[in-house]
Amino acid sequence: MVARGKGILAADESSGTIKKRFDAINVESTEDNRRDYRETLFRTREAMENSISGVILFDETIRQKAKDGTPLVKLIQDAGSIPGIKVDKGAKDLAGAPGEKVTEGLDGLRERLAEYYELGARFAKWRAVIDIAGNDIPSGYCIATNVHALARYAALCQEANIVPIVEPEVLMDGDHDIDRCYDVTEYTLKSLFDELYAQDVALEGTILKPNMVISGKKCPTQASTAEIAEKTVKCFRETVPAALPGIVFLSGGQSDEEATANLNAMNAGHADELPWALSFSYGRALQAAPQKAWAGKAENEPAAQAAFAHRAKMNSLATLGEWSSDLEKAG
Ligand code: 5MM
Repeated sequence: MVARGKGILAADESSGTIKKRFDAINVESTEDNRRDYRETLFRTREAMENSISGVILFDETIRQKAKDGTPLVKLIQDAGSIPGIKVDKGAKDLAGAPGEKVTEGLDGLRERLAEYYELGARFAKWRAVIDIAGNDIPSGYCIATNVHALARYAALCQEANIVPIVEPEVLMDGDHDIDRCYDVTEYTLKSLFDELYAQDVALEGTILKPNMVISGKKCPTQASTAEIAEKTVKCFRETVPAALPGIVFLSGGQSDEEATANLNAMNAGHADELPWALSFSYGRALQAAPQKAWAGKAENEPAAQAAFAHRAKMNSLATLGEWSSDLEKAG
């Protein structure tokens, strides 16, 4: 999952999220359109073989077949990539904490994991959502309930021989500055690793999918790439045990190029400070360009594949600290 030069494609948009993405390109979100779009990505051999170690799927996709009847899971496996599955059931209102969420999906998870293993999944993902709003959100209660669920999920995954990706996403929505993001991320990660320890989760078989330490989107002072890289690495060195094999970032609403530049800055400027592989598990930052190029038309599939291959290659270079903005222009 964190092989050198590779990262993860997050293609696990739930029905509501993929509809939003398709609305933006004026494409109806039908089962066939979702299949055609994802099949186009998974058939991009250059990207899949060279840059994508694994693909996170949604329940519908792990059961779907390509137009020629080949299971989509097989397309991924044939490209040398690993199929994974999102197993959470989404973030729901947290009782007694207005404005905060807790991720649900633990009921029946043991049985669902056994089925997903049979369907080919070898890793899973669970996303907790931590919002920053004013001084009182997030509450300690919100973080505690979310990391407790993350650890319960991770323990069940390991019991099922499935590698858990734990994703505690501190959102970049809002006007908070980078230091507030640092504090909330630090507290969240400390709480998460305490809970993983308490529930006997083997860190050697766990992958972390976090946000970067970054300014809120509406913050008037936006931190530079160098500051994001420095503060993210510092925060993680203080909270993430070295036993963990890898950290794969979410893009969280950063532009395609920002997400690549920030990852590159960590790997290029801080290589000797990193006990773990630092890579990507991007959804939007890998898919925005191919979605736009595709626009729901079969004749655009080669253009969509070229756009996906380009972003995959740029992010692959960023995992090695070998990306530069000149290479973007070359693509
Ligand atoms: C691809 O989007 C994933 C699914 O989101 P929903 O459950 O809300 O539909 C999401 O979990 C994604 O894997 C992460 O947020 C990373 O994606 P970004 O776009 O932030 O890189």
